[in-house]
Amino acid sequence: MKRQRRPDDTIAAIATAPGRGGIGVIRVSGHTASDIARGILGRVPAPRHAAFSRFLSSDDSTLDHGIALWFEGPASYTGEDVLELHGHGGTAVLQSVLTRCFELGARPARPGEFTERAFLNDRIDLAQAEAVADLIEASTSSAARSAMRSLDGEFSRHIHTLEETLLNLRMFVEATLDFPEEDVEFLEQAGARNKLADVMQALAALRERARCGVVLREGLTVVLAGAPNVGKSSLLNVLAGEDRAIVTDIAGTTRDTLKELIAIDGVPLHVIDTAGLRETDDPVELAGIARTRRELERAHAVLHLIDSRDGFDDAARAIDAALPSGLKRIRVYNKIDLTGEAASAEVQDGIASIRMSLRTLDGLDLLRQALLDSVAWHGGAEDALAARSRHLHALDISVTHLETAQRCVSGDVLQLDLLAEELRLAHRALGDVTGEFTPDDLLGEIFSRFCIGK
Ligand SMILES: Nc1nc2c(ncn2[C@@H]2O[C@H](COP(=O)(O)OP(=O)(O)OP(=O)(O)O)[C@@H](O)[C@H]2O)c(=O)[nH]1
Ligand SMILES: [Mg+2]
Repeated sequence: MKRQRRPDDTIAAIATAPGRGGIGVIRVSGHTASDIARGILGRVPAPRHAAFSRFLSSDDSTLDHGIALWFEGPASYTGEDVLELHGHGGTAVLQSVLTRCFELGARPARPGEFTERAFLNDRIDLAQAEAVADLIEASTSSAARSAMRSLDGEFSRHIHTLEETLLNLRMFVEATLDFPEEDVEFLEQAGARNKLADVMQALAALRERARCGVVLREGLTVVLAGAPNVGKSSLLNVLAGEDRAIVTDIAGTTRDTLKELIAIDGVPLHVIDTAGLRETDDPVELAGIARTRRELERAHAVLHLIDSRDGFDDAARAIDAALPSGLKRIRVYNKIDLTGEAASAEVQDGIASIRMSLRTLDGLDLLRQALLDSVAWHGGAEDALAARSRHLHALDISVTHLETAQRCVSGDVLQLDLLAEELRLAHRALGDVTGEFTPDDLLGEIFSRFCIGK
């Protein structure tokens, strides 16, 4: 399905980050970009050649000077005529050149509108467009590399291969529908069962790579919770590799929540240190505890720290019982240097328990591993394809229909019309990833989260 709506106006925006910088770039895209080039530069530069130019105001005075680049559509980022002005990276000077572009007929670009146009003009598909934003927002180099792979089209190519195989299968099944008496043999001959099994296997492998991409993109929000003085802030400091939080032997040291972004094996971890949970009348501490509870509501996982000397006592039990149900928990028995226990890790009823010491750092690796296990991370950074929950959802829908399709061909009685329909739905779900059937309101939502100028 090709898009109905093609933009017919010209947009402009500052493409570089706000603030001061060595250079600042203004981007203009649309069919009147050449008029804007003539207005600001006095001419349309030769395509794809860096040209030093003055950027002129309406009275021909110089607003700035720098490099002008001209990309003639469709050989441009957006597929339209594009002008790029690379000037000095100051807020006021960039704003004055941008204002000149508006005087000459451009309108301010919405967030992500350049990339949206690239998508609408078929320069890239939706999975690639989303990878543009993911690359910009990547918080670890592994996340950036997985975004680059998806931006290069690797994810989309796998989707297209699956779509092609499904299309062949569908054509065959639909042709067979006309000759019902021959159907069993027909399908057997075409190896329909094997083909279906192959597609499902390839889909499962792709889903795992995309799931790793989602983990790299979203990371894991982990709250450090527990009674006062158990070592929560000490753990934050150890994970961060520097003294971020105040550590003292006074119970109730941490009042406010403190967030640190760290990476384990390329997986971004948003670690949140919190106020120790206990009964108190101190209004400041109570406010801190209320914040702890709010962070717990939003977290993917909680590290429940416990003093090894106390073990899982009534206080720990009460804290555990008050954790949001369904929240993934890892119990960290800290301070084993004081009990003489050995570092260990065990999993019981799906809950990991780590024994460690933040003084000797014994058992720290076990804790890191337990964190990675909590997102089922098996070191897939080099293979990951940047993806979003939306993509995983589409792949899951496709799998569900293929499973029904498999049941249609596994019995003695073939249900050809049902098989054809399930294959069609599985095929359609794959198209959602690359944006072939994506409704406009969803597109609007996806692009509105981009930055302006991209
Ligand atoms: N011996 C020993 N002491 C530790 C260990 N971990 C932390 N401590 C000490 O325990 C005390 C409390 O540590 P914090 O990290 O401030 O504890 P907290 O859980 O953040 O405490 P609050 O902020 O009060 O809730 C400090 O004196 C730490 O040096 C450990 O593994 N062994
Ligand atoms: Mg603390």
